[in-house]
Amino acid sequence: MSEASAIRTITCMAGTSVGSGQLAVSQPSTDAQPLTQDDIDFYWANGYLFVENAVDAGQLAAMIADFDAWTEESRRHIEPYGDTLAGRARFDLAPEHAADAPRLRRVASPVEVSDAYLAVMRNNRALDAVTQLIGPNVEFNNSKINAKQPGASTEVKYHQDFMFQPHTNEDLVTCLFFLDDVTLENGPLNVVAGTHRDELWAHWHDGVYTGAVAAEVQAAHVSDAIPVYGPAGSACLMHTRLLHGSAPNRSDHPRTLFISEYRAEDSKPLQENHLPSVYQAEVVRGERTNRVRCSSYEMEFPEVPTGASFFSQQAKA
Ligand SMILES: O=C(O)CCC(=O)C(=O)O
Repeated sequence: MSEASAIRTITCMAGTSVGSGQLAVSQPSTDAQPLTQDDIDFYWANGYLFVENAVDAGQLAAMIADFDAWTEESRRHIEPYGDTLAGRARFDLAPEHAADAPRLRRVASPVEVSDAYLAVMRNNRALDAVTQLIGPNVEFNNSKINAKQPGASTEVKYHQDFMFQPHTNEDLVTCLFFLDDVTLENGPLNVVAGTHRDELWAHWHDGVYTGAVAAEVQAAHVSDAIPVYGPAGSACLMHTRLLHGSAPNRSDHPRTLFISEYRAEDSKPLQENHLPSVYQAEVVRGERTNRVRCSSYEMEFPEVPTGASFFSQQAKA
């Protein structure tokens, strides 16, 4: 396995083990600055980085407890429910959802309804790494939970996060925190290394915004995709332009991710947030500078979703 195609494992606390099939190539540095220069170079070359122990055991347990409570509550619903700032449902249900087999697949902006998620959004070890990558001044953009229960059909078609909300520059990092152990079987995130330096592929097709690249773009890259898996409490850091997707959960174990998006404070949104919250644009590291920085690119503005989550947009693909 070459370095470019391997999963690079950053261990934030000394003494933790490395999952099978993964390459440990980094020694931990300090807690506040967990990345070595090699790690930083790997991120900019490949567009992603796997971080073990991104949250501590207490943070993980608190997030799981709240998600379990929401799953219980979902048994009483047959369609998406709950309110968000956007006026869309907060809790989204997969088509297979039933009271005796709950299939809660998305919670929009969990930071607004859970102290546990809010605390993790504001402070976690992956955020320390993000600050090394795009800091020193970092803002929160948005958050969600994506869950795949055993046997649920939920899959994520290949896309680039930047195509959901353009900004003046591309220094945005998506942090995907593993609430469950992620394995090759339970629908891991699949990333295509290096595509953050490739083109911005259209997510509109025949006048329809599908939130996904064209089928032929996905087909051309899917064989290069790298599954990112590892123990609960880990996180994958992903460049906003990186092409990625994930398959349905074919195992007996759930796969739940808390996804929190951060941006450099001088990267200003050019369109409304597709997952707005009262915490958007909160400075989580460093300070506000009142500066804007622009990079050069072209794209079509995305469609702001009208359904409970982007799964309804991707269903049009
Ligand atoms: O849930 C996943 O596996 C990927 C999530 C993702 O790419 C997204 O929600 O943008």
